[in-house]
Amino acid sequence: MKKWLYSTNHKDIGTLYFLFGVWSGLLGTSLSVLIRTELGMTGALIKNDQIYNVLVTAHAFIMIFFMVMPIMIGGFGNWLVPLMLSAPDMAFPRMNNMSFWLLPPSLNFLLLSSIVESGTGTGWTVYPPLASNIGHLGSSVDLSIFSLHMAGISSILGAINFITTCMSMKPKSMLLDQMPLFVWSVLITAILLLLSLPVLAGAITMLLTDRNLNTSFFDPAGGGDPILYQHLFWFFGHPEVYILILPGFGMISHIISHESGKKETFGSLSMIYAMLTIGLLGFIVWAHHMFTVGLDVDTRAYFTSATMIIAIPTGIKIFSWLATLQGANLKINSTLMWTFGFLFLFSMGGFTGILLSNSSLDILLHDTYYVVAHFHYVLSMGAVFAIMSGFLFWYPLFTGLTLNPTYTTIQFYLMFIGVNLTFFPQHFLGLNGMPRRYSDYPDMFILWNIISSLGSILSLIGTLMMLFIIWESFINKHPLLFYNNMPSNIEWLQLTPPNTHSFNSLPKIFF
Ligand code: HAS
Ligand code: CU
Repeated sequence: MKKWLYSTNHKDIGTLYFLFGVWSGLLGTSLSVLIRTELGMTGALIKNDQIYNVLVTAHAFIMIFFMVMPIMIGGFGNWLVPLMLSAPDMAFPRMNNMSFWLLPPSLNFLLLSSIVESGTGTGWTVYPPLASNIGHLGSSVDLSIFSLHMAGISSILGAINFITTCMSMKPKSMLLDQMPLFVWSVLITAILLLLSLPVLAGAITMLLTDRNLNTSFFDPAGGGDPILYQHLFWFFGHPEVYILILPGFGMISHIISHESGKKETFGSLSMIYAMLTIGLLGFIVWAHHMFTVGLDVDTRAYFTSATMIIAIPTGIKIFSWLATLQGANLKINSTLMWTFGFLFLFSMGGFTGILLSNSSLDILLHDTYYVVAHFHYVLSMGAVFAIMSGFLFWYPLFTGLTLNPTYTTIQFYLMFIGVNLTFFPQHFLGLNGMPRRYSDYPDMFILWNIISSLGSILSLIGTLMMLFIIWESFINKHPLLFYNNMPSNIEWLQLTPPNTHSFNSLPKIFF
């Protein structure tokens, strides 16, 4: 058997997660191009609305569970957390291997679910009664549930591993408030995962028994309640969106303090408290996804106010990053460009989130493209920009190679223009009432849809260009000596504080 198959080494496993995440990212991107092609022209292209909904569902599942989470937590987390803690490996290296290898079969079940019978066209929320036998007879939804169970087990095992590693494998002399911010971000993400995923698992298991064993948890005909499913789903679903962004926050902190030439991020202790607050508040705002189900006015007032409060710790983070950049003698490179893109566009997405948190506004905007624009600004331009920034920043550590700076700059502009062209017009579509999850629309929406679809082609070209840039770096093997503004290898990892532990276990990355 090949070594990488059974490797328990955190770097090997991190690399496997990266490869898997990139592969899934290409899958998810292909689906999004199909979606945008359908919506980029008048009339129907696919000519089957169930298939259209299957594409939308698979796109969301793949991007969330098989692209962003594996890359951020599996890839960056596995590579960097042990190094930043001077630990020899993760706490449970063999369990780490199992966490990874649960994912490829899980992805296969998901893909199977969309090619057998009529596919899972439920959206990533899998609401009953659409996801019950009445809406989806056949085995597709059961396969999707099984896929989610497996991905969930993988994440729970990973979460246990990261929590144990952070708590028990850091140097004794390193106090918790001295732990690097990226490690903190992964720790908090892991706690969120551990507390929220079992609730999703419960909900989809109840759905599974409703579908197959004649229970009626979500079926009013048997005394059940479909709204219960929505509460359970969003009790998971809202923390999940912070799971998708918190490790990105951690990476951005390291990148900004490094690129600013500063020892640490401005207010690093308050950055830790801000992440903890975001994680805690993330558990008590879930019903802002359910303002239209008939919650009473007091409940809506509560969920509106609780949601808005999240802008405070998030604002603390944004302004602390800006304060870190303040006065720095910056040498602009593509890592920094992605970071600036992140700061501005993630904030934009955050602002539209605050708008949506107003229950009275959300009743108008719920299930429109305004929501789609909101979450793509925080995900495609928040989470993905953080991933890109971190990838360019740590690529020399991962591979010993550098990327061509001219190419990465061109690639950044392609993607930056591409995603904004794709998603900014969707705000207008939403404000005009275009609903999400339909394959067609009235003619008045055609202009912004065409522009959005053109934007998605630009992003596709940008994505393919990134593959080319990585390939090119392997072929031409740019030596690290030519790297602009080369930091020392200790600075590179942004380990703080320098006097608490030794760096002997670090790999030699300059060769
Ligand atoms: Fe969200 C729906 C509200 C952050 C992801 N969100 C979604 C969905 C996804 C998602 C995937 O309340 C769709 C799920 C589905 O399939 O249906 N979201 C918020 C709020 C925040 C927020 C208040 N979301 C995220 C992040 C995500 C994410 C992060 C992933 C990475 N979101 C909602 C609501 C819905 C929603 C409603 C339901 C809509 C519906 O009808 O379905 C906050 O965490 C954002 C905080 C960040 C900022 C920016 C930086 C802060 C600064 C401080 C000053 C700002 C102030 C605010 C004082 C606010 C700079 C000023 C306000 C202005 C408007 C200017
Ligand atoms: Cu939410």
